[in-house]
Amino acid sequence: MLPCKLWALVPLALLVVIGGPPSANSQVQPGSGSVVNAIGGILDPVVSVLNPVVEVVAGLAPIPGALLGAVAPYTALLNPLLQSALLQNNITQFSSDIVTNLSALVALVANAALPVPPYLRPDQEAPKFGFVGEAYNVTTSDGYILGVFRVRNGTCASYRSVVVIPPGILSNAASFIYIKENSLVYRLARECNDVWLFTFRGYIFGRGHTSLSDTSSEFWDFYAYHWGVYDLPAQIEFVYRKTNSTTMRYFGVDQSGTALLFMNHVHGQRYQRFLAGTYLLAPIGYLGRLKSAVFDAMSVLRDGLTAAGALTLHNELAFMNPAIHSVLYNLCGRISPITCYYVFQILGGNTREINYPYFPYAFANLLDSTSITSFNYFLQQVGRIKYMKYYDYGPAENLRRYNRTTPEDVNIAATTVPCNFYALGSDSVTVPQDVLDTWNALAPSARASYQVLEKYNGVSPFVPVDSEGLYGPMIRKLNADLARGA
Ligand SMILES: *[C@@H]1O[C@H](CO)[C@@H](O)[C@H](O)[C@H]1NC(C)=O
Ligand SMILES: *[C@@H]1O[C@H](CO)[C@@H](O)[C@H](O)[C@H]1NC(C)=O
Ligand SMILES: *[C@@H]1O[C@H](CO)[C@@H](O)[C@H](O)[C@H]1NC(C)=O
Ligand SMILES: *[C@@H]1O[C@H](CO)[C@@H](O)[C@H](O)[C@H]1NC(C)=O
Ligand SMILES: *[C@@H]1O[C@H](CO)[C@@H](O)[C@H](O)[C@H]1NC(C)=O
Ligand SMILES: CC(=O)N[C@H]1CO[C@H](CO)[C@@H](O)[C@@H]1O
Repeated sequence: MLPCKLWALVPLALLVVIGGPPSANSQVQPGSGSVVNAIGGILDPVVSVLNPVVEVVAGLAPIPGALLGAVAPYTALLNPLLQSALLQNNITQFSSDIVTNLSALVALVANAALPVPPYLRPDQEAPKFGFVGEAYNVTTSDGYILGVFRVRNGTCASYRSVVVIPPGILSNAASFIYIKENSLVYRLARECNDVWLFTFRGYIFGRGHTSLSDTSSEFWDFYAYHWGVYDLPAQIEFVYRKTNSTTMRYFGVDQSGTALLFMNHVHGQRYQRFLAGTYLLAPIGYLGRLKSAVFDAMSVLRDGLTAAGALTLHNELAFMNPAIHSVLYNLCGRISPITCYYVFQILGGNTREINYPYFPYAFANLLDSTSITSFNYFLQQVGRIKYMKYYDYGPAENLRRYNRTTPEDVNIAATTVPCNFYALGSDSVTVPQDVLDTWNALAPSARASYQVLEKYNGVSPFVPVDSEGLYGPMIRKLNADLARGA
């Protein structure tokens, strides 16, 4: 599981905790004033000799990653019948309940020593920056209860556009408020756009269900298909009922693209007729060329991930498990944000565009849980060029779910709404060539613009240092589109 992979990197990362990224990040965040923070503060500037070492490691990581990625399609290990059994909730629910209960106990103890702050709620954060915040719950047709948040500038006489923003990978509705004033959400709201933040099932504002518990394996039996086919439609309709807008602007990162492609593949024009344009950072359609060493290693071991997740955590990739969240918050948000800065470089690509002084704020909501299946869905694409299909459960389970032994292709050309894609040039996960291939597979009417933003990786969208270089192009394109009535 990813937590284990992260921990495997911690010895290396701890070595460099005393260093620091050269010259990045002058804005220093007021810390919590705790003792550990003070220690980190003392150690950070002492020795920076190890920086070059880490930068070289991060720079070389894509090479072994690419090699691993090439073998990933051939590493299915589990017997398909065993895989089907694991995905259902029999023996595995019992072992998962035990782990859930034990980790709740561990978290209770950990939290007494090093308390984790409450989650950031966009409706409660917005007023701190002068905006009006609202919160709603929307229930999908299959029973998931999703938090929808609205952020507006209360002094605007009217709104120029209605913007909807679904969450990114392992993130949530707070994805785009982490760098405070200069965050994408506040920049859009400041200029009189009516901003709506969405939730996908499984993330912290989407763990409610009309009948399932979030500790059951049935609850976590989903992936990007369900976000696109159930979660987006319910929330887009909700925003339509609130605003009457049929010209919404869809902003987002990585899996927001995946969900959009699934929505349009299944529903055609039914919901994309509410959208007038999309502005997407590193959207994931194809993911075949992924060359992040860690994600490629996980992709080789994806069946192990499935088994471990099913046996211990009801198919949840459980970053929000209270014990794991406590470790992550304390390491990345309190003890050593710099360590996590390096981990993110090694995970996502060599860049200085990760604004780690904001980690004490952002890690209240990071990393968020998702389902093992949603993660494995992306891992299944690794090493397969121009491959975007439904989830491959193995022949037996495919037959049960799809009435066919192999999964269906996703028709990317079903997306006709104008799309502006911004590939991130330093990303080793969603690499520019995959983004370009996806863009080229869209319907002709959808190919509005494609651009590469060189210095950013896939973590940068949430915490950039140069936020103008990242959000500026999208916002200028929105303004140009609004000006010419497109
Ligand atoms: C697991 O239990 C469900 C009912 O909860 C049942 O439908 C299914 O066949 C069982 N699966 C296996 C592999 O025994
Ligand atoms: C709201 O918009 C007005 C101008 O329409 C601007 O002066 C004000 O600063 C904005 N408020 C915030 C919180 O950005
Ligand atoms: C939404 O539902 C959750 C439970 O799923 C609840 O905790 C929360 O308060 C609700 N929010 C609103 C705005 O009703
Ligand atoms: C939406 O349109 C309906 C019918 O034209 C109108 O009654 C309603 O007030 C409008 N709602 C908003 C939020 O503008
Ligand atoms: C499953 O597929 C077969 C052959 O493609 C078809 O004859 C049958 O009607 C399908 N069953 C269902 C339940 O859709
Ligand atoms: C004491 C305790 O926390 N029991 C919980 C163990 O796990 C099951 C399923 O997750 C819960 O329903 C119990 O409340």
